[in-house]
Amino acid sequence: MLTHATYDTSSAECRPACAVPIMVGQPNLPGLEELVGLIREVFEHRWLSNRGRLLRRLEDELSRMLDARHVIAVVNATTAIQLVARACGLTGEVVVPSFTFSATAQALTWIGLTPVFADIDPATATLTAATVEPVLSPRTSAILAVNLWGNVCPVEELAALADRHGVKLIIDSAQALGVTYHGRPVGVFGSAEVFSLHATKIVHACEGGLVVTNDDRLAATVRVMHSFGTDPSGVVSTIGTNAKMHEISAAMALAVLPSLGEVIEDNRHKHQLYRRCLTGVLGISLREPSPGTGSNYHYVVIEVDASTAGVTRDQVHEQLAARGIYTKAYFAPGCHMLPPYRCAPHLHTPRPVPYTEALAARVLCLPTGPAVTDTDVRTVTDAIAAIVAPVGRVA
Ligand code: T4K
Repeated sequence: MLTHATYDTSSAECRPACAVPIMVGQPNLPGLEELVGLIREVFEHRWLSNRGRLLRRLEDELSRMLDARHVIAVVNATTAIQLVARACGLTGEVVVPSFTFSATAQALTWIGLTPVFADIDPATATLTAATVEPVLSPRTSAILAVNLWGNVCPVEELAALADRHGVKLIIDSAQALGVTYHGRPVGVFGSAEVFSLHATKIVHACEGGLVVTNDDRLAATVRVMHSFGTDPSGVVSTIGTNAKMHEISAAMALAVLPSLGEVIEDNRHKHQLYRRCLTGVLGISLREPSPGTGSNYHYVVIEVDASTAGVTRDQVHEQLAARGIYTKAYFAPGCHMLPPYRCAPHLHTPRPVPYTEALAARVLCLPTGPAVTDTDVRTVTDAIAAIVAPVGRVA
C-alpha cells in the first residue's frame, strides 16, 4: 500500500527514460524580478507581518477574482479549516470524505472534533447527499465537503441536506483555486470555503491558506480568531491563535497570481495531450472534471485497472519512479485506513466506504504544471505504455 511518504529526489536514480526527474507537484514559480520587486516594497516599508500592505492587496485581488465579500489570508489551509470550525462553533462530529488529503480530517481531530467518514460518488470523487445522509447523527454539527482535484461537489444538494438537518456546510477547496461551478468562481458556497496556497498548489505563497466567505459575522470572527482573539478595538475578546500570513508569503502569492489564467490554459492543454497520448493504453483511463466544473486542471489523475493493465497502480508508480518519473497516489489510503482513525471505526467509519477503497487502489496523479513540458508528458505516457506492455496499446 502506498503512503503519503515523501522521497529524496536528490538521490533519485534516473533511468534513460528522462535525464531530469519529472515530478508531480513542482511549484509554479513567478518571475524572479516580479518577486524581488514586491520584496523590495516590503523592505521599503519595513513592515513584515500583521496586516501589511501586500497581504491587504492579496486579499483585495482575490476577493475581486472570487467575487467574494471576504478573503482572509492565513498560514495554511489546515489552520483555515480549524478557524472556520471554531468560528462556526462546531461541536461533536463533522462528516468528511475519507477520500481526501489527511489534513481535512486531522484539522478537525486536532481541535477535538470527530471526523466521521462518508463515501464518495466514484464519478466525481466527492461527497453527495446520498453518501452523507447515512452517517449523519444527532452529534453532527457540520458537513465538510472537499472539492477534490478541483472537482466541485454537488453544493446545492449538500446545502439543502445541511439545512434540513440544521448543520453547517463548509467546503475544503484546498485544490480548487481558479475553478468555476456553472460559470461562478468557487469560494462562496456553503458557510465558508478554504483554499490552500501551499507550494504545490496552482497559486501559492510557499505556505499559505485562505478563508473565503460572504458571511460578514463569520468573517469578522475568523479575523479576530486568527490574530490572538484580538478584536478591532485591540481587546482580546475571545480565545484565538496566531494564523497570520506574513508579507514575504503575500509577495510570493501576488507574484504568482497574475499567471493563473495562463497556467490553467496550459494545464488544460497538457490534460488534452495526456488524453491523446493515453488513448488506447490498455487498463489506463484519464479522469475528466465533474459536470458543471470549470476545472483548473491542476491534477492529472489516471486510474489503473489492474485486471486489464496487467499491473497494479502501485507497480505503475514504482516503475515510473525507477525511470525518474515521480507520481503520487492522491489519495491512498483513504483517511479511514490511517492508523489514528483505523483503530476506532465505531467513531469514524460507521458505514463501509467501498467506493473510496476501490478508487484509492486505482488512482495516480501525473506531473503537470509550468515545470512540465509537452515532451515530458510524452515521456510519461510512453513510459506508462511500456509498463502496461506487453499488451501496451490498442490501435
Ligand atoms: N485539504 C486538501 C484537500 C488538501 O489537498 C490539502 C493539502 C489540505 C487540505 C491542507 O492544505 P495546507 O495546510 O497544506 O495548506 C502535498 C502538500 O503538502 C499539501 O499541501 C497538499 N494538500 C497535498 C495534496 O500535497 P504531500 O505530502 O504530497 O507533499 P510532498 O512533499 O510529497 O510533495 C508533493 C510533490 O511536490 C512531490 O513530487 C515533490 C513536489 N514538490 C513539493 C514541494 C513542497 C516540489 O517539487 N517542490 C516543493 O517545494 O502533500
